[in-house]
Amino acid sequence: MFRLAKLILLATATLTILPVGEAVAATLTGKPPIVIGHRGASGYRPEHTLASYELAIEMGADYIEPDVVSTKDGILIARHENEISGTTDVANRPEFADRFTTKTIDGRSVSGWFTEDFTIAEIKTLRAKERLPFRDQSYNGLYEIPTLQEVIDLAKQKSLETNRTIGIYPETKHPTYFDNPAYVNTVAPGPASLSLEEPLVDLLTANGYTTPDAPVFIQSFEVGNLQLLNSLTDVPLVQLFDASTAKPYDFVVSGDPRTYGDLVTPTGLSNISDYANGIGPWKRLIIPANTVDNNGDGQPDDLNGDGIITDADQPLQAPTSLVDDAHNVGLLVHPYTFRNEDRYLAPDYNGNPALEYEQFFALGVDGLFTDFPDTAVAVRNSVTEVPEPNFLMGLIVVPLLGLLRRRQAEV
Ligand SMILES: [Ca+2]
Ligand SMILES: [Ca+2]
Ligand SMILES: [Ca+2]
Ligand SMILES: [Ca+2]
Repeated sequence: MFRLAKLILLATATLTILPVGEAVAATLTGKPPIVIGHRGASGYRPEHTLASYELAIEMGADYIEPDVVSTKDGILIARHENEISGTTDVANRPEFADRFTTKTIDGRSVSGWFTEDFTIAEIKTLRAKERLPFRDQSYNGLYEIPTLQEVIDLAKQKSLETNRTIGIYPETKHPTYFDNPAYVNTVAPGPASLSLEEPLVDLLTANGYTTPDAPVFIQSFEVGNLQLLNSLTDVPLVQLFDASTAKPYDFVVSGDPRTYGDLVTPTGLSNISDYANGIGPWKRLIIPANTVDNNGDGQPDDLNGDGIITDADQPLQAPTSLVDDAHNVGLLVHPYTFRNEDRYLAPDYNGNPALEYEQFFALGVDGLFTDFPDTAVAVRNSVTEVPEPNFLMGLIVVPLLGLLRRRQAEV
């Protein structure tokens, strides 16, 4: 008797500490949202290094995110940009000084050193460094640039070691550019084609990622290459969205007038569901934010007085219907990018990143990209999982949660 009473008390306590009103995420599948280690655990380690991915996995990330560009010899490597002076020591390497050049990447003039001008052997001599000056610089010079195969090998090895399934979430970067750099106003022409999609699919296939339930999502800001990928592979695909006024670069090249703002409409989403399984929207398309001018000087107010205008100076507005609109046509929703530092947090969160995760999980997102997987996993687990000290408590709590879940669904 005492034991049962104690269990009921425990169950009640569990219910009261769970923020149930916000806890029960209406994800598309009903499963808990996934945590995607954005460039690894890039809040703690130089981005796109095996150390960064490994830490993300240790912190509980379900997926790790390698952005993918090509070397001169067609090897896919993990970098956010094909210009690599921001994330490697290439600028300090005299043997590569003559590779410095200026190119036009997706309509923008960019000067520096480009992966497509280096062989994989040369890339492997470089060492990664932290991109953001306000993050930890103490790991600079320690790590190589990994190939995509090495990232896959890590995910597979860690899946075995941890008895979890570690997914990979590769992004094709500048796919139109890599199709034929000479065609897109390149000042210094590169090779005829380093098309990303075919070697990517070949690599995924060789590693056993071939089916719709494979632990992989391929993402892209462009549209045409996702449509091509849909014909090349059955693995899940994700359409990324930039700000509403921006355009996919393949649309710019083809003269298609549509913006991302056109793609996020119910009609646009319906079209996306013909070739993709999910969307990866900038998080401000789900919860907008904007600067204010309360002092009427015609300039954005520096609300936190730190001398720069950042997310911290942009109060949140009411959520849009994007999550529901996407779910209505069967699309998963994985917004980006969640970061712990004050400068990335809307003033509404008072410096507490957990509040941002809670808000998005409450809206039913199916996952999110984060530089700080530890924070995301902690919040995700607190709002979606019932602690399981024993089976009997589960018998009491689970049906109660089920009731609450249904009640919430009726709101
Ligand atoms: Ca990315
Ligand atoms: Ca291509
Ligand atoms: Ca002002
Ligand atoms: Ca500020």
